[in-house]
Amino acid sequence: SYDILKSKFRGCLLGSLLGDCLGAPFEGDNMTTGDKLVIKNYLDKLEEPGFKCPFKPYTDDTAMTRSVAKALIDKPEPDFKFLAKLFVKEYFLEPNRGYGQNVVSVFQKLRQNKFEDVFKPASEQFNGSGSLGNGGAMRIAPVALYYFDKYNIMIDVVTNATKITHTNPLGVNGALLQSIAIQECLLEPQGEKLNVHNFVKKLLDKMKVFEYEDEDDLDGVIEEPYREKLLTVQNLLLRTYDQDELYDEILETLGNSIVALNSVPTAVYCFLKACAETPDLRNIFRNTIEYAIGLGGDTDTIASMAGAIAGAYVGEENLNVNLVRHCEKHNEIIEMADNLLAARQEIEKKV
Ligand code: F2R
Ligand code: MG
Ligand code: MG
Ligand code: MG
Repeated sequence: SYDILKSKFRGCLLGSLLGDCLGAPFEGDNMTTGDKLVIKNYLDKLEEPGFKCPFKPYTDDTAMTRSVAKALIDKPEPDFKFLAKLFVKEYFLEPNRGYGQNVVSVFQKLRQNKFEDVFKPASEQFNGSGSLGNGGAMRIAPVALYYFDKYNIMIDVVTNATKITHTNPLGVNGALLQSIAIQECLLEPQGEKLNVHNFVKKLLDKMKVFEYEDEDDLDGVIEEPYREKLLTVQNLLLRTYDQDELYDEILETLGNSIVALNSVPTAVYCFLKACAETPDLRNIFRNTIEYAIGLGGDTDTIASMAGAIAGAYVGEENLNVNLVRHCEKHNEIIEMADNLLAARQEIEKKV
């Protein structure tokens, strides 16, 4: 129904914002066992009703997510030139949001070429192999929301929205996995306990078509890196570890870096681990974020992606209002979620 969708749209975009804002102070950190407690206390403190502190600024993850949402809201048909212009405009307006140097060179080329071919600068990155970073996946949530009931169009729009900066198949497939996970959560009923193993199976199934082509490679080796990561997620969910062992295992097998392959499956795992441990929707959201930040590495981005997935599952009312109020522009993000849903309703009316 409309109310559930509204709550899930808001939950997803707020979840993405919270992961970014709350994870950003730790980006690049190596976490020790003691640091896990520091993260727990940090989030506990922020959840206290009266607690006052300067707001937590968002980074490039949210800056770019906002541009993706704006493009969908303002244009009835997907317009990738418009989206590229929004990315570039936003970057030159606020360049100090933590963008990496490589994506900045894409923005500069796009501007120099007057957006003539919006996929060309990205395709030239890394000696023509294109970026496989997680910068495509980190901003993709609005596309998964907007096309929540139009799977094939979503896949197409995710692919092109990603290729403006990331053309390497690993970068694109990371964004696809992230969008598929969000869409699955949107369609998942809120009240029932999530079957985490079925959830991974659905992701495995859906990722197959994007990785299958490799079967015809000359070397005859089937390369299914994302599906392999998802199998690892499945294994990690089944096995019992002590906490320290588990964290070592996650870092070794799933990873926590700015490379999409070593961060998107990790984000999915953080959400599923939280779901496997408790049926309580409020705890699911909070724990997802806590696990993601506690892994260290690309904390803002992994927590943002995990937060978007968890938020789409639990809905806005299961995000702690105090965590929300500490994050920069949270009210604008809520408005954006509502506008995104309204834009979708408009399109429906016209057909
Ligand atoms: N840039 C950052 N964080 C680092 C700086 C902030 C830090 N807190 C500080 O104070 O120093 N964060 C933001 O960037 C990440 C998204 O990155 P994106 O846009 O995907 O980057 P890039 O550079 O395109 O790719 C990431 C790295 O992956 C390797 N790589 C990519 N493609 C490759 C290829 N074809 N071959 C080999 N290597 C490739 C490179 O090392 C890239 O640098 C998010 O974390 C966001 O928060
Ligand atoms: Mg960032
Ligand atoms: Mg091969
Ligand atoms: Mg990051």
